[in-house]
Amino acid sequence: MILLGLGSNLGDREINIKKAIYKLHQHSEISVDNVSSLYETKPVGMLEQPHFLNAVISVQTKLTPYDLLQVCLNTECQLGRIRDRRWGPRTIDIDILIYHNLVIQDEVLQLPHPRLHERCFVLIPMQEVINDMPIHQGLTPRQLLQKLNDSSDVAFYKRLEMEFIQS
Ligand code: PH2
Ligand code: MG
Ligand code: MG
Repeated sequence: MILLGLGSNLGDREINIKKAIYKLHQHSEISVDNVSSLYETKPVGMLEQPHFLNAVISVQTKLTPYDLLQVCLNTECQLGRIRDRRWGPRTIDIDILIYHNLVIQDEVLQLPHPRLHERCFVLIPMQEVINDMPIHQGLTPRQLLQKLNDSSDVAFYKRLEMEFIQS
């Protein structure tokens, strides 16, 4: 299971996320096989910025995690992302959340994503894509959400209709 998290809080947020998913699927070595709904979420970290739309997708690929990261960064760039402040507003952010059971800790890549288990804006959409699979210290997204005990900052926004996805 390879899971990616997408977020946007600048410009047309819904179009940005749809375009990103479409571009990832267009890549010759990536296929998108499941997408969550869109959720509207309050910003975490830097609070003085617009609300986000967030989604989680699962993909299949033989690319290494480093090559996949490069594709994610290139896709962000193609969609006009300019990086200035860490955790600041962005047209599109594409993060690798989980790459099978791989654990990596280096300057380029940290897997699983280090803040995965404490972010409702990741765990809630993730629940739609995986069925009760443990993702952090043997706990499923549902169990992790129970521990966080507050998902009020994440609201269902709409289902994503991506015609090319077979599921
Ligand atoms: N991404 C961040 C920081 N804060 N907050 C929300 N709600 N959604 C995000 O995608 C997000 C964030 C850094 O990547
Ligand atoms: Mg991020
Ligand atoms: Mg990122």
